[in-house]
Amino acid sequence: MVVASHTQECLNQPPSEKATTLQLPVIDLSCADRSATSRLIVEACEKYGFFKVVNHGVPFDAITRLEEESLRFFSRTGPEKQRVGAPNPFGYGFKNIGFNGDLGEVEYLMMDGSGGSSSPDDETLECIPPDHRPDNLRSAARAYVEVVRGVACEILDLITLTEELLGAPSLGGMIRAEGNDSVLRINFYPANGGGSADVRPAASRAGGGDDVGLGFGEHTDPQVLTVLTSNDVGGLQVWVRQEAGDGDGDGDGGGSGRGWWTAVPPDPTALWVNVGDLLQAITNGRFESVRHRVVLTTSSKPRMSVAFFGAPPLDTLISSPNQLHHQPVYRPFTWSEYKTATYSRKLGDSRLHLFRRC
Ligand code: GA4
Repeated sequence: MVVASHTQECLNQPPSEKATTLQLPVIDLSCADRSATSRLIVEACEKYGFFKVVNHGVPFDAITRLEEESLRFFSRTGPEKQRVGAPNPFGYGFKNIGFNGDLGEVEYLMMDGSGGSSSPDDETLECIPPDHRPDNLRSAARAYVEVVRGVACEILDLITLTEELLGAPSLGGMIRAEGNDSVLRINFYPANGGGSADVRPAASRAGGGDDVGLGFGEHTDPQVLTVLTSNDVGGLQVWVRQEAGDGDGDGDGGGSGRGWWTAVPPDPTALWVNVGDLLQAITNGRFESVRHRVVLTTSSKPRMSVAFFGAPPLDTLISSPNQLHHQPVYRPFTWSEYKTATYSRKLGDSRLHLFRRC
């Protein structure tokens, strides 16, 4: 399998060499040439729907503080953690993912990522005795959301610099908007494979064969864009289509077709970005909403990750700009409609096809 290498050590150089091992694209966000960066991001979104970001401007302190506070929270007893309430929509979850029976070897916290002044979880937390309230965690999460949302918006602004998307509604503006529906998810995956024996991913495995169970099953993210950071424990895998780069604009983010799982090497200093379903729809199928999953590893340390899911206000109409309407793939729909469809289905189900034009 020959795949173009897009490693960008520190400058946004266009890819030059071919490599037999897959190297996912690396984008240097500090590069002064914004149009070159824009082109590289667009290329990465078309080929993989996934890329690494370095020199992103999120202070390492903000990340480590959030991870430390999260670790403190996840180290509490089960009943203590449950006091923050179920993740409906914000709260603590354990093994259950969504509302339709999906399970994973994961503990998590869902928090408001809108950056708004009033957070819906405040009220819920009022009933928790002060010494049980994860106040430090919440303030670390707020500080992190503030900066990571800026990065998500900057990436979306860079995407709209490309010719085809000029004239599109501001993508960054969707996430900046008052009432945006962004969320923050903090995941904690058990060490040593969680002690589970038979929860192996069905498809072929990557990562040297030391993965032992499934932390979070394969899926695409329904929002516009996801920005992820993790500690130094691996486990994230992305699905790379064999035809990556063909740009047939026909994908539904489905795991159908040929391709392979590729392990994403952990890098606590970097951010990973993936295209969500809404961005695939806005680009008329040109960008790929990447399927991904988390496998447990034999590491003696738990994996922790923090995902910011950038979403617009619920009533935002999702449609692609005229320039991309050669043959519109999807009918216009609101984020609210799409979210309802998403939450009524299973984790691994593809959903964009429900919004295809006949
Ligand atoms: C995947 C991306 C985000 O983690 C998430 C997930 C959500 C949940 O865990 O409640 C969903 C999943 C995610 C997609 C399908 C539905 C909804 C679980 C599930 C079965 C918070 C999101 O927005 O969509």
